[in-house]
Amino acid sequence: GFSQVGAESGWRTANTDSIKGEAAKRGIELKFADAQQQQENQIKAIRAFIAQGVDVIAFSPKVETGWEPVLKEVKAAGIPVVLTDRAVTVSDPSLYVTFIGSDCVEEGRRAGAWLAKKTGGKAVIAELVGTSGSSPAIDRKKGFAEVLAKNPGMKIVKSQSGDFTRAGGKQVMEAFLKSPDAKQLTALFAHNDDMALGAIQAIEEAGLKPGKDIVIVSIDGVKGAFEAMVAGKLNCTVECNPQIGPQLFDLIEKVAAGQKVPERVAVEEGVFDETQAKAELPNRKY
Ligand code: GZL
Repeated sequence: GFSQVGAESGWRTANTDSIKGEAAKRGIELKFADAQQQQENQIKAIRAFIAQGVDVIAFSPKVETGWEPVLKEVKAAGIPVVLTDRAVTVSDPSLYVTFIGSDCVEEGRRAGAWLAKKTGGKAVIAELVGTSGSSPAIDRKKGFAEVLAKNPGMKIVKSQSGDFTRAGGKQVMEAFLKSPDAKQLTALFAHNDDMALGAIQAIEEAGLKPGKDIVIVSIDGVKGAFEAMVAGKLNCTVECNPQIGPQLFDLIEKVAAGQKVPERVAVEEGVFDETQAKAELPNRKY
């Protein structure tokens, strides 16, 4: 049984495609539940998986907290849990067997380091934060802040959640640009490409040039980000690889067979900026 966060971004739909595709390739019966970004739907789906007596439960938790009760029910039912993509905060680490996903703190560091290099360490930054309470939003903010702590000429003057969606990014950026001190902005850090693409629309509608008047760095590495970089409207995207289907099912098959697996499985990913976008775009698979 797999409980997915939703279909909020290009990254998420690519992640779902990878999971469904790999299960089909391996002939594994996959019960897939899309929670439409509601934690209570994920909890309901996990309870249904227990009732159906699945072999393994895997899920990407929308937010870090609120999982203890249902994970205790899963443990009591003797069903192993594999966490993917996002992390949970629980007092009992035995409530899940392993976590496969990106290091989002490192992704935040890479975004900050690239912006520091691009701006010579001088930037007045707006921040579009991911889904409140989600581990990627918390961790990306943390990693980016580590770089700012070493670059006193860079500061975040506006920060608000756009919930990882294009619409959210556009709405919040419109509000940022309407504020009286908007003229000071020289850079945007978006926690994902979908919010950056929405913000690019808002920046253009405000008569400014995205990628020039406001330098933009975001995270995910979806095709739309590469197309925006080729168009000169986005400057850098830090890759967050959604295509974890093969690694995930390797883990699930081992867990189902009662074999030992590592507690933490990392995902390989890089950084791509405007100088590489044209050459890399044809290689992008999501
Ligand atoms: C990151 C993942 C995030 C993506 C967003 O691991 O959880 O959720 O960065 C997605 O695009 O909505």
